[in-house]
Amino acid sequence: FDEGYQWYYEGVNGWWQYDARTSLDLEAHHKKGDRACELLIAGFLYVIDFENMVQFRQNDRTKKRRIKRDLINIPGKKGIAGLKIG
Ligand code: V3L
Repeated sequence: FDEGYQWYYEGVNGWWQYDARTSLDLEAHHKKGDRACELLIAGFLYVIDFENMVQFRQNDRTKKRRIKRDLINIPGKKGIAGLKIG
């Protein structure tokens, strides 16, 4: 990981940090130059589309969330993978 960066997905009024395991997978695929990858997240297969910077369930592509790679201490961070902080 480049120092101080993390992966995020969109929530209501803010961003959730991906869990540590998923973050490492995302970073590896992104570094390789993959245009997309499929990862198991909380029991569901998700497509992470690096070209459009969105994620969505593989079997339900209607609900798309924006994703981003940004500094670890961004304002508006809600927590990690649904676990609230602050
Ligand atoms: N990591 C963990 N859980 C996820 C992820 C992910 N990358 N993507 C979706 N989910 P959907 P607020 C989120 C969960 O997009 O209050 C947050 O983590 C998602 O959880 O239709 O709206 C919070 O736990 C949701 O419960 O596939 O900001 C929760 O939403 C479920 O999968 C509420 O956050 C369906 O999301």
